[in-house]
Formats: sequence, structure tokens, C-alpha cells
Amino acid sequence: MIALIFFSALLWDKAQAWGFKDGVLHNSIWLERAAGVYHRESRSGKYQLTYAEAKAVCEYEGGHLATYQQLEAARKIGFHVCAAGWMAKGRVGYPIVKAGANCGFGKTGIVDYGIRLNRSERWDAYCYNPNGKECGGVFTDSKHVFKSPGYPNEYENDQICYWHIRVNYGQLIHLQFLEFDVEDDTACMADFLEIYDSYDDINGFVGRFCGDELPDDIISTGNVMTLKFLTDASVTAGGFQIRYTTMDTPSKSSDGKNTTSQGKTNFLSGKFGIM
Ligand SMILES: [Ca+2]
Repeated sequence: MIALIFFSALLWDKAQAWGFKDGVLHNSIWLERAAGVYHRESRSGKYQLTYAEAKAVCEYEGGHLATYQQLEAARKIGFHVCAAGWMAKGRVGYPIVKAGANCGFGKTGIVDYGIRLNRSERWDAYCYNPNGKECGGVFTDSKHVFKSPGYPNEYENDQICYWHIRVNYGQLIHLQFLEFDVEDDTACMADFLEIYDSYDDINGFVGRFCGDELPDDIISTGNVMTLKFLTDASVTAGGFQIRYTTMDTPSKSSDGKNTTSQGKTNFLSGKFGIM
């Protein structure tokens, strides 16, 4: 019976791994990592990249535009994005795993727009980078201190880290920033740390942080949280140390200012708002 409940919980998690973010349907981050293929859009939003720009975006991050075959291989293990992007050789398309009325014409597979004669058309990009340096992990301890890779040395370029925290059901996660120094950028697009009040990087976006200002404490609304740290191809900084501790769910009568959902204070102090 217990095993059954546990299994159901796993399935539920799997279902939760799908969701909309910035108007784009994303799949689980785990699958996205496994494939080495990822979706990129312009800093100014969806469908803004010419072929040359899309190529440059991937190369800037140490990869290259994904081939049709690479995108299809990623799709086969669950990579699903509802946004057309440039692939190698000027091809445009997007990977659909789950058929839906709103995306992919109700079919699964690569929705293929073919090789575009006009390379000035603007789409997103699908990059392939099997050498992206991965880091992070899953933590279930009652407390832990996360450090950016290499800390106390500076972190490296091209880093993609996911830390997932899962504590006992009924407990909350209290994040405290001990040190914080991440390449500063007006919209935190170069290097950034994102915090999610959920077990993926889709739901419960709390904030995106960069610079050297110490963010305020954040308290989760449930027993799971995700931290995502991305760095681009140039300029590094000191990095960070973040401690989490667990706390019991406060009783309804105690309405602590800092214990409300989404950590409002922190959201406001984040340099990058929800789009
Ligand atoms: Ca950087």
C-alpha cells in the first residue's frame, strides 16, 4: 500500500513536470538535460532570431544549432516545446511529444517547417551542447548549504545547475543567502540564479537574481523547491552560498510576514520580474 502511494506520488510528479512558462509549454528539466538539446529564444522575446542570430546564440554558449536528428532524438525521450526554432542547415520546426489541439496540429513528432529559403525569418533556436557542464543534485536532508560550483573560487562559464530540495511532507524550506556574487546584468540574462517554489523550473517562479546584493530569505509554500543556476560563455564572479533549513508549517493563526506564498519581499527585490 505504501509502495503504491509512493508510486502514485512519482506519477503525479511526472505529470507536474509539464507546464507553461513564458507562454511556452515545457517538459521536465531532467529530460531536457539528458538530451543535450535545449530551446533558446531572444533576449527580447519569442520569434526574434534570424538564422545567423540563432546560430550565434548556440555558438556563444559553446554548442551549435541542433540537427533535425538531434531534435528528434531529444523528442523521443520527452523533449517537447511548443515554439518553432531554427535548426542546423536553416531548417525550422519544433518537437511535440504530447498531442494537443493548441500546438502541433494534434500530432506528435517534429513539426517541420522545412529548410527556409529566407534566412531573415525570425524564430527561436534549438541548440545542441552535450558538453554543457552540469551540476546540482537532489537534496532531502533537513538542512544543507549549496555552493556555486568551485566555491570559494569563481564559478565557471557555461554552467547549468539544478538543485532540487524535497523535505518531509508538511515541512517548509527556508532559504538563506550567505554569500552572493553573480555577474551583474540589467535583466539578469547573462548569469543568474532562479528560484522556484516547486519541484521543477516551470511552476512557482519566485525570482531571478544576479549582482552582488544579498537577496532576502525565501520560505517555500510546500515541501519542495528548485534552484537553477545558469552562466553564459564569458565573465564569471565569486558565486554564492545558500543555506536551507526546514521548518514546520506555521499554524494558520500565525501570519508571519515573511512566510507567505512566493516570498513576496524576495520577488520584489528580484531584478527580473515574471514575464
Ligand atoms: Ca557570465
